[in-house]
Amino acid sequence: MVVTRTAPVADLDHDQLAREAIRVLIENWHGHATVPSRRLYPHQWSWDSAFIALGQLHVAPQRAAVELLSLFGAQWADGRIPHIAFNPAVADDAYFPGPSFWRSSALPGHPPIDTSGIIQPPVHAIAARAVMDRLGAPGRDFASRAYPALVAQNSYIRDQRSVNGLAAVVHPWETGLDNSPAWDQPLSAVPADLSLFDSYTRRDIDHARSSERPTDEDYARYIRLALAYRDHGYDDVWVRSRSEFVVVDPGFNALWAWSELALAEIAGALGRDSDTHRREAERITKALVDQLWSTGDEIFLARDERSGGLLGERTVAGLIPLVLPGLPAGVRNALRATLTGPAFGAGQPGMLAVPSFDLTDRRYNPRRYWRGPTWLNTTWLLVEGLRVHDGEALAQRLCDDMVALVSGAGLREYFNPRTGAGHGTSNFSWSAALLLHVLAERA
Ligand code: 2M8
Repeated sequence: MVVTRTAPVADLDHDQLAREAIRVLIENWHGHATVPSRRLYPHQWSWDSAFIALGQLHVAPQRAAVELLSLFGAQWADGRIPHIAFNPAVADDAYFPGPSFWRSSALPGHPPIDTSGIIQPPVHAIAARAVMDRLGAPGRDFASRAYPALVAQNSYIRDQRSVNGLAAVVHPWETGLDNSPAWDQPLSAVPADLSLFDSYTRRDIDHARSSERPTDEDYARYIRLALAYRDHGYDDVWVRSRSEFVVVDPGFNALWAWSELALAEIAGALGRDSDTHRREAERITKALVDQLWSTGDEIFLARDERSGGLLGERTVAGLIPLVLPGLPAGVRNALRATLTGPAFGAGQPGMLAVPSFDLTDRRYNPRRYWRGPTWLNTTWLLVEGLRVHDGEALAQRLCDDMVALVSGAGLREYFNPRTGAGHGTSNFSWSAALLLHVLAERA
């Protein structure tokens, strides 16, 4: 096993940190898009590109525009923006599952490049609005090209993925928080057939420690779910009613609602109707509160569509609705109390940013992927949420924590929220981009 690491970037000043982040974004750029990591993730990832664009706009705004437009070039005719746009210059087996697994290019309505067939959280309109604003006059041209793709993306979610007015996801990878403990229960209904590894080989553990990645059992389930969707032609009627994994995730839905607010601003700048987007954001926000808010737990919970029940795990995804301005005051206040309380400890002495999972749960693991470590993207989303709700002091503290994490451990993929140790891959693009973004905002 090859473990990639860089030396810790200790005690660097902010200029040095910014230069290091720019170096990573330049090295990970491959001409029209940025890979999350050259070895572990050597293609373009959907929500990564949105976070990456937020960093690029401070150093090369045109590149941020190209990053997003390049991803939109991989959009399917039905509006879905696939979670991976494959780089044809990279070998099929450099990443698993690669193009030959997804077999998307044979489908009608597929773009000319290979892609996966699943989606990721729709955070792209947020990035597109920021790029539009930063570009100045050319921003209107960019926005007029981005807007139809973003509208189609949200129409796909609404028309093909809605269940009781909220979006359902049909694969853990669609949530972005792949092996979150919230998926343990719904995934337990999916057989973990380890004989699949007679035909398929994981590539991730060539580049990162297996103790910091999902298990083979997790991967066997991921493969089974993706194969079933693929073998039904990525048919959403089939997948909504028959998939072995259908969940409604508060993080995904909050970002969907937030993206409608960003679309309202983009539409306004283009002289188009923005009210429809605002009404859609209100509708989704209300559905989130009505269906996924748990008064006893004081957090939003995911729902398992197959059992119909809420899943009890408190994860960072349940805090992400804080980005929504339309939350009732009681929900907003309770959410902030949960964020700073014993389960997440944000802003407390000895804590660095926001863990991905409940610190008090016996399954909390500060090293393993989405089962506890701090990630910069989810922390940044909560920074934005705090700012929406006048929480500037805590937002600033979380930004300081983000800088401290990178200063201590380098541009790692995720971090131990108590010790600050870095985990996962190195030279990770969204860590670089979001570091640049918070440094630029404080300048
Ligand atoms: C991780 O997910 C991919 C599958 O999409 C993987 O583990 O191979 C997640 O952290 C996801 O949120 C992220 O978009 C992706 C690329 O950084 O890596």
